[in-house]
Amino acid sequence: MSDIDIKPRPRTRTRTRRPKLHKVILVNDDFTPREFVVKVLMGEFRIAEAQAHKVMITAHRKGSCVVSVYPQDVAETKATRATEMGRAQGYPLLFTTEPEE
Ligand code: TYC
Repeated sequence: MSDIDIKPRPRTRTRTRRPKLHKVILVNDDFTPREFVVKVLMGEFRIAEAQAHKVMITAHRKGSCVVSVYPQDVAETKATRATEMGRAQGYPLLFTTEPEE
């Protein structure tokens, strides 16, 4: 037997909780042109045109549509930037965020 006494240390499991992802939601309005919404989606959220068009049409028909999910800070920054792109052109375009269940 070796004279070094190696005791196995009881491992206390510490749970690593993944922070909740947050949804970015596109909200419909009656004024922002459809093509402009598609451009903002493509530019800020790196969505291809066909998908951007689907998201825009879904928000247009249903009132809102989830664009994508991100860590909270990223979701909030993108929602703010995208909302400001509309505001800069005088449109009431709105992106909101909410935590995923
Ligand atoms: N409803 C707008 C129109 O008819 C288009 C639009 C779609 C605006 C989705 C906002 O989130 C939106 N011009």
